[in-house]
This record gives sequence, C-alpha cells and structure tokens, in this order.
Amino acid sequence: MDEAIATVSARLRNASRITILTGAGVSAASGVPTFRGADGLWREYRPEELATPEAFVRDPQLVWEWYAWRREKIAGCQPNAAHDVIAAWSRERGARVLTQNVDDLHLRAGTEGLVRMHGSIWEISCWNECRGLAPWRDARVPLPELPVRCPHCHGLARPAVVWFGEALRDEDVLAAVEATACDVFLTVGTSAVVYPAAGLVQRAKAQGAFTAEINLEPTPASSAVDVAIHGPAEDILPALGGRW
Ligand code: BJW
Repeated sequence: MDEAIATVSARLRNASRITILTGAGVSAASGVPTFRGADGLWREYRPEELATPEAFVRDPQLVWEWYAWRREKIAGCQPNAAHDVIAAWSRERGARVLTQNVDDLHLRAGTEGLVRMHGSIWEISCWNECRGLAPWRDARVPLPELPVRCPHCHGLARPAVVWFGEALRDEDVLAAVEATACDVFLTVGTSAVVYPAAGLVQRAKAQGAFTAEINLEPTPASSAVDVAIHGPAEDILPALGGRW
C-alpha cells in the first residue's frame, strides 16, 4: 500500500493536468449513504428502482419521499478530508473534478470548476419542461409539499438529477470527455458500473494518462488502472497530497 501511495503521489507531483472522477464513496465518511452498499437501501427499494423516469411516472409521491429523505440526511452532513483535498487540488493545481454525486459536498468544500455529471439534489425542474430544462435551486428542508409542484405551471416538478435512461447534459459530457486528456486520472469512491462516467478512465488511459483507483474494494475499473489502492478515500487522498 505504501509503495502504491508513493507511486501515485510522485505521478501527481509531476503532473500538469490532473483529473479526478468521484462517486458516492467520497461522501460516505460524511454520512451520505452510497447507492450500492447496504446503507443505500431506503425502505425495501433499491436505488435502481427509484432513480428512473418510469418510477417517477408510476409513483411521484414515493420517489419524492426518497429524495426528501436523502435531502434531510445530506443537509446534516459536512465535507470530509477527501472533499477538502480535492478542493485544494482544484484551486492550487487546476485539477478538473468530475463528480457523479448530487450532494454538492464538493462545492461546499470549495472545489472550482466542478462538473456535476448527474445534477444536484438541491435543484428542481419542471417535469413538463414548461419553461425549458432550466432548473431552480430549492434547499428547503423539509420541503413544504410532496410531490413538489412547478411554481410556473403548477404541474409536477422533479429533482434536477439524471436518472437511468436519461441523457446527461451535453456540456457536462463534453467537459468530462475533454478532461480525459490529462496526465493523471484518478477514479475515487465509485463502483464504476454506471455509464458514461464508468468509461472515462479507459478513455483517459487510451490517451496516455497514468490512471489510479482509490476504493474500499475492487471494482470493474481495478483491472484497467495502473494502480489500484484499496482504502478509504478520506485517508488515502490526504496521504497522497502530504507527499508533495
Ligand atoms: C468508498 C468508501 C470510502 C464506499 N472510500 N471508497 C454503456 C454500457 C452499459 C450500460 C449503459 C451504457 N451507457 C448507458 C448505459 C445505461 C445506464 C447504465 O450505466 N447502466 C448500468 C448500471 C449498466 N446509464 C444511463 O442510463 C445514463 N444515461 C445515459 O447514458 O444516457 C444515454 C442517452 C443518450 C441520449 C438520450 C437518452 C439517453 C444515466 C446514468 C444516471 C445515473 N443516475 C444515478 C442517480 C442520480 C440521481 C440521484 O442521486 O438520485 O447516479 S444512479 C446512481 O449511480 C447515481 C450515482 O451517481 C451512480 C454511480 O454510483 P457510485 O457513485 O459509483 O456509487 P456506488 O454506491 O455504486 O459505489 C460507491 C463506491 O464507493 C463503492 O465501490 C464502495 O466500495 C466505495 N466506497 N466508502 C472509498 N470511504
């Protein structure tokens, strides 16, 4: 483990272009439930059964109750050491940060130029797109009414997040793909099963980047990266930065 940390640390020290892809594991130490861990379950549902447009059409009240529960949990969470190190690298090294997380903890830690590939749980948009796709921010906890209504057309509103089967915003995909042209690509705290995010590490490697994974356990990305470090992101990331 020490050798792997020293290797990645040296690569980071010498890199001009660093890109970091993050997933739910980065926020686990803050108390935000991950998706595919046992703590990701809400009532008897798996996230994959709720994070879809079909689930919302079937039962908007149920889906909104799940989001309201998550908003309450996240509102009580603070960024941890992993968010802090990543934020410092974005400011001091110009590292590009691509996150699949919707909790906004990277923003609260001060990350610059963040790409929120799956949107934000603190933003809402009109289900009928009555005024286009533009979301509005609503950080009220608890929300006064479920399901949430659009203030313009009074139809259903939805969380401004990307569900399975929905396209990511074009500008986010473009920014993420551009960021794969880098010297070091780190994939941190993600199970690496959800596309298009899961394909970015291979894209970076194909362009010559040094690639590394930080995760508690092996993932489908582990065999693709140059170095896989198995440990908590909130410990490993500070250890990497501490050697510069
Ligand atoms: C720690 C830790 C600690 C814990 N330290 N580590 C190509 C191939 C196959 C399928 C597809 C494909 N392209 C598209 C698809 C379909 C689909 C997909 O990927 N399916 C797969 C599951 C098979 N993708 C999509 O549908 C995407 N859309 C799309 O591609 O559209 C195309 C299109 C084009 C044009 C028109 C229409 C469509 C959209 C995907 C959206 C995903 N949305 C969600 C919900 C977001 C909203 C919300 O939060 O409610 O995003 S699903 C969920 O998974 C969420 C997450 O961001 C995402 C990834 O999860 P993540 O972050 O990896 O979390 P976990 O829980 O899985 O893993 C945590 C990890 O942390 C674990 O590994 C732990 O070990 C680790 N860990 N503690 C370090 N302390």
